[in-house]
Amino acid sequence: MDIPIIENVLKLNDEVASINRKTLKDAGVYTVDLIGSPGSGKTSLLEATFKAIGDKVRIGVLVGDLTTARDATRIAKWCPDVVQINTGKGCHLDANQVRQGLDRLKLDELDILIIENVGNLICPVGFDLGQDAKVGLFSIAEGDDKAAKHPYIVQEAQILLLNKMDLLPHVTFDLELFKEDVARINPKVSLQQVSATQGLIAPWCDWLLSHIAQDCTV
Ligand SMILES: Nc1nc2c(ncn2[C@@H]2O[C@H](COP(=O)(O)OP(=O)(O)OP(=O)(O)O)[C@@H](O)[C@H]2O)c(=O)[nH]1
Ligand SMILES: [Mg+2]
Ligand SMILES: [Zn+2]
Repeated sequence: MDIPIIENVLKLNDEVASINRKTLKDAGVYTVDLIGSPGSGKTSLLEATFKAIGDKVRIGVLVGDLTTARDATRIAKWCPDVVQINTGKGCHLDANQVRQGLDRLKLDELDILIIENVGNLICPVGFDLGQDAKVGLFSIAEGDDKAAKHPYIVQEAQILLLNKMDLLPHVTFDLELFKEDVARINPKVSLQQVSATQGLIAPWCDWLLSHIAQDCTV
């Protein structure tokens, strides 16, 4: 008896992601999929990014959230090029949702697109959105075991950020253990310490700017 086997459930997503990638490449937009737990500081990082380099480079934002537009409302204070994608009960963004978001942006006017994924360290890692890089954001407040417990984002990310460093004196967090876990899981990934609400995000801004062509900056 022939039993149907579905081998690649993500095939359709991957096809749409390829279309997104081509659209973004043709428009000359460098695209980041920002992945972190709920409350790790993704939107705060975006706010700080606009404050730090918003006058040097044109950044658009797609932000995924289950039901609210709160993050987009925060971002809109800094930039008009923001689209909120409500995922309902969905716990990650997929390529088709991003496709619809791209249709609402003037990509030719952007240098960088940052996609704030739904707060979740698990399935956003598995969904290609058409991004150039996945970025993992952890925070001091979540506990020092989170890299070890969520190895896939550590493996997939091109850069990892450890946020809320200003809280280090106040919480139990073994920084050396966290660093060791990251280095064991992905010896090549760069891990940078930041504090979004303090505006201490220079390594992230430098990394972002290094990926866009000089002649793209305004
Ligand atoms: N002390 C401190 N607090 C921070 C920092 N970054 C963010 N926060 C706080 O953490 C909380 C969550 O920040 P958000 O930026 O909304 O986090 P998020 O990851 O976008 O959250 P979701 O979109 O809900 O997943 C807010 O109260 C921020 O003020 C930081 O560097 N230091
Ligand atoms: Mg947010
Ligand atoms: Zn999910």
